[in-house]
Amino acid sequence: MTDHPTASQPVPLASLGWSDFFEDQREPHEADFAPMRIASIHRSRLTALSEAGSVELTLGVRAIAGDFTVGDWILVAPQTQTLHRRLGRRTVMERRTEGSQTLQAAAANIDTLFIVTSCNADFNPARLERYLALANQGGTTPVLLLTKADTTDDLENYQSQASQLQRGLEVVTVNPRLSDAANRLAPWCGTGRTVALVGSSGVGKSTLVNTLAGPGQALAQQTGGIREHDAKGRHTTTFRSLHRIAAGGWVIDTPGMRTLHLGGAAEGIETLFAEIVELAPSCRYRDCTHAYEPGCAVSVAVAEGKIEPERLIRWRKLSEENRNNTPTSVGPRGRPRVHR
Ligand SMILES: Nc1nc2c(ncn2[C@@H]2O[C@H](COP(=O)(O)OP(=O)(O)OP(=O)(O)O)[C@@H](O)[C@H]2O)c(=O)[nH]1
Ligand SMILES: [Mg+2]
Ligand SMILES: [Zn+2]
Repeated sequence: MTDHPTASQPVPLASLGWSDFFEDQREPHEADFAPMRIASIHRSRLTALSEAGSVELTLGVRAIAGDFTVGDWILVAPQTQTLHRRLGRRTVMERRTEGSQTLQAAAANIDTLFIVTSCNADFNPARLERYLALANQGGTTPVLLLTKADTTDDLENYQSQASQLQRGLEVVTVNPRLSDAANRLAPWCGTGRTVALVGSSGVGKSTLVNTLAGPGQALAQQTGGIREHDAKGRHTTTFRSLHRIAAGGWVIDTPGMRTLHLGGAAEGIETLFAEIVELAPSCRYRDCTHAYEPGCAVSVAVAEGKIEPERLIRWRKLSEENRNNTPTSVGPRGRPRVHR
């Protein structure tokens, strides 16, 4: 197969992202197995990167495709080149798929999640907050990338709205079409580091991958235009893939998502809405919903203009959705735990 977009040159394991976290999972009898990192998956066929270069593997009949995702580390038997097992993940970006209770791993072992949005009709605080909750929950650091600044005369407004989405959030304005983007993102793209790009279709994710990969890239990612009237993209990218960044590090390109549902992300949501969560202990009632109760510290903060009323509404909506999508905890022997 020649149509995979990944580098085929040999790479030292450490610069592929291998670390003690993975080494420590290897059992003594697994010393001969070769560690490889998944670069792309097509049904049961998988491309992996190893010290010896790029390798094509087939998932065995007993392997479940859903157990593997781009960025995963696997152990491969040296003689037969068959997949032995997947190693535990250091971080994972998991999302709920429509109409399902199960979580789908979209990218694994990433250090930074680049959440990409454009300075146009795509910019939507409620959707960006979903990505942020997901990044927080998965143990990755979110960074917000603002693209298409060249198409607006209201850049400052976008920048200030973006930086208010989460306390301490880094916001970087980049033009994915210019090589300068690689310099701006260099702090997160050092050797051995992995970033993943998420965001709507047409915001410039694949354009950025091509810029980060540089002229030496084996095969460029396809890019596509957007509809002028509503800035929506055309879903040019259809599968996830891992690419080598010219200056070091790795980047995972993903298809633009239409919807993003949250489940099992309570801690991620708490981090996202820290300014609301921190006030709750000052409310008169312990189970205050910050909606109508007297003595509510959050309502006071809203009245004083310290918290946007829309932000509180979005916090409530997201928390509710997350609760509805989170299976109740299961006790020993699979019996539901009794809450007293
Ligand atoms: N003017 C301008 N155009 C940009 C910028 N960034 C990306 N584009 C253009 O936006 C279009 C869409 O870019 P893609 O890289 O295909 O978008 P994507 O996020 O990969 O989209 P999907 O693969 O559909 O999810 C391309 O025509 C890019 O050249 C920017 O900062 N300014
Ligand atoms: Mg794309
Ligand atoms: Zn309250």
